[in-house]
Amino acid sequence: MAIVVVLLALLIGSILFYFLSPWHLTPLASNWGSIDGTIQITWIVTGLVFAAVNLFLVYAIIRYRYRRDRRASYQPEDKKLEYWLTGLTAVGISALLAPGLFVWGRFVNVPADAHIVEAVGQQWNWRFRFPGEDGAFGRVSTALVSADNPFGMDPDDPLGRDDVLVDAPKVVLPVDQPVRVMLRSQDVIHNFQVAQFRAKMDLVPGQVSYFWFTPTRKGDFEILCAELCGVGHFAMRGKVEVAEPDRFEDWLSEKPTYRDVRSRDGGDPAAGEARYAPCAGCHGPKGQGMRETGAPKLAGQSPWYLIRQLQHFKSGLRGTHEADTRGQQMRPFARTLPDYEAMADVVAYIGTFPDKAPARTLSGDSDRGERLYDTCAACHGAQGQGDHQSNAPRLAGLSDWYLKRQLEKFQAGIRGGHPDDMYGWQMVEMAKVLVDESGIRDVVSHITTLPRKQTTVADASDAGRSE
Ligand code: HEC
Ligand code: HEC
Ligand SMILES: [Cu+2]
Repeated sequence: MAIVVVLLALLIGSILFYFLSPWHLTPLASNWGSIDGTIQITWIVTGLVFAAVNLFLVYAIIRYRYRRDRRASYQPEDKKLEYWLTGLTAVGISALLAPGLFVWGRFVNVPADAHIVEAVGQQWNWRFRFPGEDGAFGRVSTALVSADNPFGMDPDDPLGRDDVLVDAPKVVLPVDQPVRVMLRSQDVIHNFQVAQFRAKMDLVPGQVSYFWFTPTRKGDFEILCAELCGVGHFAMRGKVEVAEPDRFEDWLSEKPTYRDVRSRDGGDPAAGEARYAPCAGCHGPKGQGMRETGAPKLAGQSPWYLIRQLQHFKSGLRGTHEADTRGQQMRPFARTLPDYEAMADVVAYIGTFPDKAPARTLSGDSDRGERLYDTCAACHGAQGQGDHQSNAPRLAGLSDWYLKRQLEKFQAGIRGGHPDDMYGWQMVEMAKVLVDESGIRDVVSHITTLPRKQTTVADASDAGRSE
């Protein structure tokens, strides 16, 4: 009889848990109320069956329990009962599946006036592309992907010239207007999900999948990669801002087209020399870094990373935390660079500096550090050479004191804590792997043994990637 009590307690407990638990669907922010409808139907059908099966068990245990004077009767076949069971199961399964088919039909039938955006996934980040004025995307190929061409755009396709490239994991969409989301992966299977939109789908390498939705609420929503295997999918976060159409248009018009990106000439080192003059006081005349000022070595670092850090200092994604005194010192100097050209110029000048090995100031267990570094290699490359595809900078050749301080700042959320700093956020999560000061020391002492190599396209492919 104890089992009857257990079964009833399980049944009542499960039902109470469903109604009383704080874990329910997040408030809906799109037109897909019908998906919530199908989820509700699933809950009701499975809930009723769960209750019926358990109550039947309880009934059978009480009604047919062991009695000395009773023999079991053998009843191998019961046509009538089987018809009933087959019929009821068919009704239950149809109720589970049929509504989903109707919703799915709408999910992949995109309204003709929908905006189009492409979400590109690669280990471990999101990028976005809009088709531009002509409404058509240019050809792309994974074979063309390189540090200068993270989207893999085909330079010979005229349709691609006006494509708008958003090389960041944040996208703005207009409220109350339908959007078609095209999903493309550059490496492994990813899964694009925004919980509040009730929209999610796999990105499968070699094909473009799509769905559509109409955002119905303004605000910021988190993009997740819902592919759960592998080391880094959990760290693939992004943001959708749903805003008034005006704000969307403004945002989109500020983003460069492929034509703009191609016409960037990589900066003029001669013009950059004058701009670098104020920087030398802290970073050193040859960008070698200076421990006294806390300013890191810049010589040898990849241009895309330097430019992005300057942009982040300028916009306040980096260097605004109240405890980030060093970052706060850097910010006003980033603001002396008025636009992209100026940043490219100064970075081109930095590119002329010799890349010398910095003096070592720390010691640690570099064997243990090598093992710890396995996690880091997935983004920073096996040789710490950096990888534009994963947006992780070169670490080889940086001063040990600077590496240590950055890791401490990531661990404390002093760097990477800004809600819009999605790349920094990844490091906040990753720095936790090192647990404490000895973890930091050990991994840093391993990094200082790595050769100082420039990133090349070939390096990116052997960068210790794995699913
Ligand atoms: C007052 C001293 C100071 C001056 C002047 C200065 N910086 Fe910095 N810079 C720093 C410090 C300190 C950091 C590190 C901040 C931190 O710890 O997060 C830094 C960080 C950087 C970074 C990020 C490097 C990395 O590996 O993440 C770049 C890029 C940079 N500075 C470029 C410049 C340029 C270009 C100039 C001149 C326009 C300049 N800095 C002027 C102090 C300075
Ligand atoms: C999921 C990818 C990923 C992994 C794994 C990862 N990083 Fe990073 N790391 C990044 C990104 C992206 C940045 C750039 C952050 C930014 O733009 O501010 C970064 C920045 C850094 C920086 C700052 C460099 C500078 O010049 O300021 C250090 C130091 C660093 N990572 C060390 C590590 C170490 C050590 C590990 C392993 C414990 C690790 N990272 C693992 C993605 C990763
Ligand atoms: Cu993923």
